[in-house]
Amino acid sequence: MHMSISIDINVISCSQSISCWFVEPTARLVFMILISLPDSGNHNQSAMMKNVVGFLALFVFTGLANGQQVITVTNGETDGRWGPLETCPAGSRAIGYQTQNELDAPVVDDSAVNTIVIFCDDPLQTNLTSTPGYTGNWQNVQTCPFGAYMKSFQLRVSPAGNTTDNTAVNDIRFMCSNDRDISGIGNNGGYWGEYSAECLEGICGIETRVRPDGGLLVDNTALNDVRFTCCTPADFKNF
Ligand SMILES: [Ca+2]
Ligand SMILES: [Ca+2]
Repeated sequence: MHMSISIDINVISCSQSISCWFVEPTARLVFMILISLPDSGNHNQSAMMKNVVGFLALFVFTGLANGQQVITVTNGETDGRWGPLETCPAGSRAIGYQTQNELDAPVVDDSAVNTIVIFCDDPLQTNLTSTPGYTGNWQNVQTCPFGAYMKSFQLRVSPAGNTTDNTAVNDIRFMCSNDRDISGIGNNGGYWGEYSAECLEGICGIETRVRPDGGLLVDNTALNDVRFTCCTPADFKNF
């Protein structure tokens, strides 16, 4: 028996298939190397040792993954590439957001949510976008009540496969640390998925997956998915 633990790393770190807490790629790599080591000698014992060492390595590296805890939802779509991670300056976290939406149009192609901007609570009110979209109307800024910060999110998505007009992400809303949600004006296509896991120290970073503008003859979807990184206690240590 060669492989006693052929478990995908994401299965281990997913909670009830709602949201996944991804681990740092380094941890994933070490884990994969450990579980692919050939067995020798007593198979039961060596397999057990590999389990123990593998899981220890996983948790050690996860613990070292500063700022790398990521919250996701399961109903995002898959067109486009993930954009760059943008993060709040140290000592700050996200307290508000704004979207750029191409609003519903019955006959013509539309792409619904294009861009998400999140606002940090640093003195400069830094805003983060990862990859922006390319069209739509800017909606009002939504902000958590004073003293609260954003800790989780939910997406409204029109699943791919629509024969007339696909739009992917139609709306987003966030839960604040005071357990009240904030939401703006989105589009009505598709369905709300489950909430992501919660960032205990708040949201500190954003990555978006945007399908580039394909022009007039293409069924554009713009924003397909988004994920956020969590702040860590170390981010606020010297502030
Ligand atoms: Ca349309
Ligand atoms: Ca479309």
